Amino acid sequence: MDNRQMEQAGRALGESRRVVVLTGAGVSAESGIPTFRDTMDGLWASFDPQQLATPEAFARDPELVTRWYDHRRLGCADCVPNAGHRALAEAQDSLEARGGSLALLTQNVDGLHTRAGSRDVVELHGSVMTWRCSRTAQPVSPPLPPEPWPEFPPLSPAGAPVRPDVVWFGEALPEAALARSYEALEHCDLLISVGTSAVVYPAAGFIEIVASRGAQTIEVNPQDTPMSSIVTFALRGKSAELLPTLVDAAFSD
Ligand code: BV8
Repeated sequence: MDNRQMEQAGRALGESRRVVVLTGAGVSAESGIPTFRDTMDGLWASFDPQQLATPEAFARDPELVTRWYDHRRLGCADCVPNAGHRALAEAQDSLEARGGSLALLTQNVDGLHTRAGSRDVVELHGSVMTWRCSRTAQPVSPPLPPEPWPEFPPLSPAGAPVRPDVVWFGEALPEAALARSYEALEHCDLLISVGTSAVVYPAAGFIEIVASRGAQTIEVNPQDTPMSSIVTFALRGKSAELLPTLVDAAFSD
């Protein structure tokens, strides 16, 4: 880890008032949730998430897709937020104590940021914890974890398969989530991108929006991404280690 980059990034964060944080699956990796492009565990090793996270897959095989998502729902419920999630919640408290703000835009569907104490989290790609009727869009509550759905595909009162409230490839992101995101991106002093491969749009484009405005950007990731060449600071390492260090460097007077 390059200490000078960390020092400068900590200073940039400490001098900022309006901060946007974009997170991806990497921020939950140290909570034990496989990243989206990890080879999936066991039963699912032979499936490509990109092929399963689509309306076409659900229409073709609602049983397989709902089994996959219920497996992930129960997996997420079993995991706890890590030090990276908690550092972002603390950063929001520190910024608000100084009259600033932190808008947390996550691509993750696991609910861990909210469970770590972050407020007003924008779930760009929805949530695997809530489900709805695929015909009427009426909410249909899954059994409390660790209970799985009793049947697959689960059927709604209208008799249609129930689906998770996630945004599949080819589906539009929730309008309210996009509106809140663009508002925050247009006015922020700094964006931190954490644990995302930065290949899924429109979320990946958020980094370009802020960088093109000349505002500062920090990337936290063990590996390079397509956005690494345009960020101000590239902090190479795991978020559960680097985020607490970054937030301490910024806010501990
Ligand atoms: C849409 C929910 C339009 C489901 C997901 C340009 C503009 C608009 C759209 C497109 C476009 N170009 C292409 C598209 C289409 C498509 C797209 O982007 N395709 C890509 C693959 C090219 N986009 C869409 O379809 C979007 N829809 O724009 O619709 C529209 C408009 C109007 C009307 C109709 C349609 C919808 C995209 C959302 C898809 N849903 N997830 C589910 O979860 O099952 S996306 C999926 O990928 C996950 O949400 C995941 O979050 C997301 C991105 O992946 P990452 O989070 O980055 O995770 P990944 O595994 O890839 O990377 C992990 C990273 O962490 C790595 O970099 C790794 O190094 C790092 N890491 C690992 N360990 C750690 C770590 N980092 C820190 N610490 C660690 N310990």
